[in-house]
Amino acid sequence: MSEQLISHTRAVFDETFGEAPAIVVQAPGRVNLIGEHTDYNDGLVLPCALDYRTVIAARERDDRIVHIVAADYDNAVDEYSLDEPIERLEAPMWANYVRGVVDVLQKRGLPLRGMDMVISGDVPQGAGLSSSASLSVAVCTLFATLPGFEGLSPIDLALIAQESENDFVGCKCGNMDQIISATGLANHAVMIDCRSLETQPVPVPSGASIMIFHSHVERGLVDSEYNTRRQQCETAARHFGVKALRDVDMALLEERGGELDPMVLRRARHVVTENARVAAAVDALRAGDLARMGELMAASHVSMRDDFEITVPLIDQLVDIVKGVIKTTGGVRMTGGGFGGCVVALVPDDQVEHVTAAVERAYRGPKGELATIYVCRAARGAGRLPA
Ligand code: GAF
Repeated sequence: MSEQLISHTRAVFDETFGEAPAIVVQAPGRVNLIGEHTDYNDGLVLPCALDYRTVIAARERDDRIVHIVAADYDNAVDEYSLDEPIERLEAPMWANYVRGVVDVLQKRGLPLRGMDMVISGDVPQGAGLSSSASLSVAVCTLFATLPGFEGLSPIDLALIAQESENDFVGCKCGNMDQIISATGLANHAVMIDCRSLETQPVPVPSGASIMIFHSHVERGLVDSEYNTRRQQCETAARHFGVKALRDVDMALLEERGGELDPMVLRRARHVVTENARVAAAVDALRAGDLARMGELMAASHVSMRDDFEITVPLIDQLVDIVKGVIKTTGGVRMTGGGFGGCVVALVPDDQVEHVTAAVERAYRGPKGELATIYVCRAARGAGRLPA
């Protein structure tokens, strides 16, 4: 965990409020190894929490005011009373992520108190690595330190964060990003059953590195296209007479899929096959079989490209460059909501340098920029830090 980030957040708190914070919490961003657009279909996902986080330094106040300083935005301030209705702002968006959580907690009747906080983070923004989920989960984690919140589990906190993003911020995301931020484990991916909310730790094989490549393709269409994909999946589920595409298997897809609009059929096929790939990926990782994991990641990418149609040419190119180096020794695919953002690879440690060199040589983003490359280990989820 970045000690620099934590000490910077503390120092800004000290300068602003004239004393050390009483509470410090953190929540990480995430990368998804496999299982894309399955979460809102009640399906399976296999993400890791990252060692990039939102950190909040805070103290309780004697009154009902929430006062927030955004250290990464020139110490911009948001302040409001817990006794007034919480309004959604046109801007800045960071303020809405905090307001949204406060609003949901209030509506659930949880005993909030006034709070002074300083927020800072190092999750790359706009890359599709869940900087916003890490902020929402960090805010939940902070309030969960108050008396009266003891009964809330990490999954409860994640669902509060998701509800605030869905209903207050207005982003119709699924539950993966918040659950992995709340439940991540060092050196493990976590298989989340997005229907039952059960989580299973799955070790990342020792000797394998998680590499993330930010394409610098802006995820411009992501909101509208994301919502369209959700609707298409719902249409398909209705056609099959099931609650969600989680309930459709290949046999049913083949038997009754032909009656669907061909595009909706392709969307459904992605979800059905992707759920099966997540289950297979869990076995592959447990067996330390990076070659099998590589096949599954490759098939996931093809399915996102051809059936779900959420990749873009520069992302496909980036995947091909990495695959050209790792061949069958690891795996690579686009990760996240799509239409730009990042590619994730699981590669043997001794390939990291070759892959880095190949991407630096062959990839240029839309403005001629290099990909930004992160070599990561799976990290622990949200929690309190020593104050
Ligand atoms: C985004 C969403 F926020 C997640 O809920 C998930 O649907 C993902 O896209 C696609 O797998 O990150």
